[in-house]
Amino acid sequence: MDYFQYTHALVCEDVPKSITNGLSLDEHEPVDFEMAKKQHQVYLQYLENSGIKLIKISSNENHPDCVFVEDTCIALGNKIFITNPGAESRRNEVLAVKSKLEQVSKEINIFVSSVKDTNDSFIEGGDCMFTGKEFIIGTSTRTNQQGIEELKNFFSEYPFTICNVSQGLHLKSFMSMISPGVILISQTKEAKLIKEQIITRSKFGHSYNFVAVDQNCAANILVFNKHFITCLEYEHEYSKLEILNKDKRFRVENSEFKKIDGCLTCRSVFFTIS
Ligand code: CIR
Repeated sequence: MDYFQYTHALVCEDVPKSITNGLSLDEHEPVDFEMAKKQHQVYLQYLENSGIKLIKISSNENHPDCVFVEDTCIALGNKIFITNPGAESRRNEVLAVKSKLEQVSKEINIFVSSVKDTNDSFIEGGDCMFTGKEFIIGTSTRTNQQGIEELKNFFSEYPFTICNVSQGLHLKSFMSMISPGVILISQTKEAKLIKEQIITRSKFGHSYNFVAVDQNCAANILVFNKHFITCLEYEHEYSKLEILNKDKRFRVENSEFKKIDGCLTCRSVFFTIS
């Protein structure tokens, strides 16, 4: 299976006005709702124009962070695991995702399951990264060991490496995959700590090729079907990376989502129907 080749993506079709109250780790300038809406439409349009079939949920004003669907489910191939977000205000976001995926599972061949122990098992998709060989998962303020155990049971055919994310939001706030075995990662102190854990704890640790960028958010790019989506504001970092300039690269604005800790992968979940 080519793990980086996809047919579908789950997305939120619009941005709720309440995004201005989205969770964030730091003080920030107010989110500009109109601009966020535009930035999201550009993102969705690019996915659609690239031939990805979008499975859309509607936004919900009671869920300010609902556009960040990555945290609500984890997909590989045609298997999709619905999470139980560690952030309490985000927990009910999974209801719309579950009902949408169950509805489409009647038409397309996907296999959907969910966290069982919703009192004690917490996991968010932003802490989960598939490398082509294994899952690398971060324990964080949003993801705990019980949540990871449930994910492991669902994807029992793959190895798992667990790292601790002691600062920042999620594992993927510091890194993302460029291609199988190639990890784009920032050079900040925290990212280096996670990289050390990957190298020492994973049986594939020494086989990964780590490509470095300076800033955390620059290390989160979206890769699908030989397309790259990158943030315009880090262009100075990307233009010098040969590996990112071989295939199609689309540069987008992400300023409004970044204010509330949203990187590029957060707004979609890709999967594949054979
Ligand atoms: C949150 O704090 O949950 C949202 N404001 C941002 C979520 C970003 N999600 C992600 O990186 N996967």
